Amino acid sequence: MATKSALQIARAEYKPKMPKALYGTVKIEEGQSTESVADQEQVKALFPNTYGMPTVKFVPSDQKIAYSEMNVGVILSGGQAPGGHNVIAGLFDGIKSLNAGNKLYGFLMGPGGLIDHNYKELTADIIDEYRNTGGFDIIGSGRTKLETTEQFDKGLEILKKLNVKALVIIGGDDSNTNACVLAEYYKAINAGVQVIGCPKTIDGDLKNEMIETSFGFDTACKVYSEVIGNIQRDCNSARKYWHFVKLMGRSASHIALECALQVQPNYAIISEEVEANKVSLDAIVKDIAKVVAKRAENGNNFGTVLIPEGLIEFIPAMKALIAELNDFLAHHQDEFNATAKDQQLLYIKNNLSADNAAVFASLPDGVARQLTLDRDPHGNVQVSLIETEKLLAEMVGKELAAMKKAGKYSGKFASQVHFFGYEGRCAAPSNYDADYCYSLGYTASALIGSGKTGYMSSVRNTTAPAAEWIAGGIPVTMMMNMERRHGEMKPVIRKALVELDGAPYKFFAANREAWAIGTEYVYPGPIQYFGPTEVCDQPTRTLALEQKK
Ligand code: FBP
Repeated sequence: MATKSALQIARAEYKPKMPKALYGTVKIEEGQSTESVADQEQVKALFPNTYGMPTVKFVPSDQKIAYSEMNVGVILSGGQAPGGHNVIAGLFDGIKSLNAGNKLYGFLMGPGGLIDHNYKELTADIIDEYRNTGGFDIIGSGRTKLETTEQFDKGLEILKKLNVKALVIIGGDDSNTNACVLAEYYKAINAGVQVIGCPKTIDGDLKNEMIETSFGFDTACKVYSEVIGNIQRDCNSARKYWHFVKLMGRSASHIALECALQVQPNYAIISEEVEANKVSLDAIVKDIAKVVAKRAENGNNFGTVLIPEGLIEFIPAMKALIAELNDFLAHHQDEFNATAKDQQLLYIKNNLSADNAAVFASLPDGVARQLTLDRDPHGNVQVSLIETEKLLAEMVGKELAAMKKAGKYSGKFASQVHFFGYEGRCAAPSNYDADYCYSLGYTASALIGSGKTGYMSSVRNTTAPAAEWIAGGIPVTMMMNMERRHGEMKPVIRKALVELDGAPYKFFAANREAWAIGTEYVYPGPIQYFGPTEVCDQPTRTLALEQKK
């Protein structure tokens, strides 16, 4: 057996907190019937069996229900996020509370495990090993996209064989979209298998009024903020480096914004603002250089710049280029692959419209090549591979050199680059994520017990003490709209980007000038589990500001 750290042993004892309603028998309370966030007619036509269902909430009940025995399957889909093991533990405890004879099967390495019939039974011993731990290693995760009826039918074979009556898919926006397509298909063919989703992703972009946050965002941001805080203390001590820190998060800038709120850096880019104000790459570089120069006037040749991973997709000229590249590669991938490596960039350039070809040609070769790399199975550019932090550090260095020549800058500039992403995705969950995830899993079991399908597990009011949290479900179709993917219009869950009229962004915008010039760093330190509640049990600043706490 693997050696465990002292903290792991202590954390294994932690009993996650849940909404009060979930501690006993529950009954379901139905809300209003729902509509998709946009494109209602098209989404309705594609989901005739799962469109328009009401939101639901669980409330305590004194009526005992005898649930017949059944088995449940679970899949971890996409990128890792702290707390995934607790979702599974909550689901396990929840289905056992419905009927002690119920069994839980985990499909291995993501949705591919369902299609290839790779699974294992998750027994109490296994579950106990993973309570309150980070990672997805209990069953592994993967990015196979569930989309064809052949895959659904192949999956159904094994679900029938294992007598699985409900499948829980723990994933981000794309995986939950696919979960809903699967729910719709199984309902349409009367397969007798319910499908329930759980909102996972460190990116924080799967949220709406019923899904307050995706799990893992809290822990990942706290881990990154700790390290950025340490870097800030280092640069404030040595006073000789500017640190350019790229932060994971795919398209949305929620992680960059949350970390900025936690550490008060000298500069943070919010992609959504860049897009809204049509800011060019050159303008971003000039603005950072201005802050560097201003700080140098006060003798401060150091600082921190936070960069959201997806920035490149939001610079208007780049966005147009990426959209054309996505369409082009969706139809010409084989031809591109067959082109000699040293001719590939030219091949792309010759096939783009004039404006986009010019932007493509202006990029450093490394960045241009990264934009042509394989898309992930959902058609997304793999932004984690694009080294924007290096690009910006280099461009700011060049701009400062030009300013120096023109007599507009006389400081010293040396840069360090960092990319924080994988470091935070498997961290041991914070108390918030441990509780939230366990509650999401337990709520999923209640949705299963109530016969629901095509729903996402929802736990709300999470800035209040856990006892006051509200558990329920939201129809996945409610979050959908039509978007262009792989060159075709598809129904997908709408990504929640940073809202420029939202409280978290407004707080940042109101303070950033002071943070730029002054050195007002905050050092959040590591996640704490033992101690006062204001140290151990706080939600993200994003959630607190959104809920005016
Ligand atoms: P999910 O959306 O699947 O949760 O993934 C989140 C994420 O960590 C992104 O922030 C990042 O861009 C991507 O995964 C990296 O993917 P990979 O793990 O395949 O390198």
